[in-house]
Amino acid sequence: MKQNWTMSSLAFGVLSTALATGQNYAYGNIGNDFDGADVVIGNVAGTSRPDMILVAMEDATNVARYIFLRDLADDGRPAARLPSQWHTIATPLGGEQDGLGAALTELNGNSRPDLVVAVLDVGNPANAFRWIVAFDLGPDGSYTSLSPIHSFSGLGDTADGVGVAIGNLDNDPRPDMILMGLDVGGPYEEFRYRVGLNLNAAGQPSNWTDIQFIATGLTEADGAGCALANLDSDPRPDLVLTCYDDPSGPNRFVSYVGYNLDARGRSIQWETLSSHFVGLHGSENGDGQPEGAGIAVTNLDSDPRLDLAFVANDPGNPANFFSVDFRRNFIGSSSPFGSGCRSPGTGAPGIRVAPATRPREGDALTIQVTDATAYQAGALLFGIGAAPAPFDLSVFGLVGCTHYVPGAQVPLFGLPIAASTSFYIPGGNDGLRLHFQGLAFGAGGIALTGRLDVIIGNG
Ligand SMILES: [Ca+2]
Ligand SMILES: [Ca+2]
Ligand SMILES: [Ca+2]
Ligand SMILES: [Ca+2]
Repeated sequence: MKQNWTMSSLAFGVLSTALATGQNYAYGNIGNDFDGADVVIGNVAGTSRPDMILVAMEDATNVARYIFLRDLADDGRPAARLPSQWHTIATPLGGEQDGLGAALTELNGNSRPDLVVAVLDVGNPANAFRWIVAFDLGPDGSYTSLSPIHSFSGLGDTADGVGVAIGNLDNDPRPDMILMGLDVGGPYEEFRYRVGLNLNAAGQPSNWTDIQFIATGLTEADGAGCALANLDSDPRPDLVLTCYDDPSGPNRFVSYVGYNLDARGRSIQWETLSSHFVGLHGSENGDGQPEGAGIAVTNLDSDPRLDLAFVANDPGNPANFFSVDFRRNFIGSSSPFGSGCRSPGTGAPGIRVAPATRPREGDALTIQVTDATAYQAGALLFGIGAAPAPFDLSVFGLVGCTHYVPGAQVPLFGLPIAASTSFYIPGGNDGLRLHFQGLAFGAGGIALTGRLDVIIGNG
């Protein structure tokens, strides 16, 4: 049995700290007609700070241009734009594009980052994804050489946006590439993607997975992107899909997360991230129509909650610019601390936020205790605010055991197989810090988990 507890009825004063915040920057003057855009954040320059690359497809010449922004500060502001204008990927990528995506990886074995840029080309050959690798980016973002153009058909006939994400999904350490198109084939737009598994040194996969379809219910999206990151307590990568929805009225980024992709790129659990409204400067319906959009997931600051960059290429006047909207500390976090114990015995049960969920205000937070099958009863200890000092329980004969959370306690349900307790986190608790420790006892003796530190987000 699982019972919900309302955190507001248990809380004694809300101790919100850093609120998730939005910050918007514009990077402009790169031309005036584009067919797709994306954002990549990674470590290119080799310093301790992340770097950001903004990529767009120039319509007249069909070449990709990118802006390199070095050493992002905690607020997402770069230390330098190198060079002051843009880099150009000199090889034309096709004749007519419906979107562009980009991702960073390392393909050719020299530990210098390689930038993959893909478009959906509706020209020649028809409706093919075409991608190229700009190898070995230097500290100013410039590349050293280019791969041949690769192409692949079979994802759809039209696209209102394209994304690329690269990570590792299977047991082969070579990188796996997700190619995504936001397709308008039916009454509603849908994300479609396939995985090119195990890229070789030139950026060509060894084989492709089946198409995955993610419905949106949207009809007016312009521009889309995707990113791989880990958003939950299961270490397998999660896929974030986003698009810029511009119906009449306010425009917003609409985003979806598919948790814990398997080796074929499939997720059995999809849900939406919080939408947020970002007005652009173009003319459609007074709130802007982008020529491309993208997303990047990173962590800029000492707050462990992930920071997301939502980017659109805005057809401003007279020249296009990138609108970069950082949602800092958007995704609630959970971090284990210390270690648990069993008495008698060795090892310890684990504690985690339920996989495929995020600690989020206005939502249920489920804390699970794992590996506690020897016990018949238990409690979940919890505290709010700064973590207290640990207390060593050896003085009571529990050698190797530590009491981390001397706050309140609620029952732990579902022992011995599926121990968990759920709390409802009301709205207005973005930034709330919580600490948990599991306690289980019975015929097997007594066991304590380590501490789990949770920070609530609003994403
Ligand atoms: Ca390289
Ligand atoms: Ca792989
Ligand atoms: Ca995951
Ligand atoms: Ca953060």
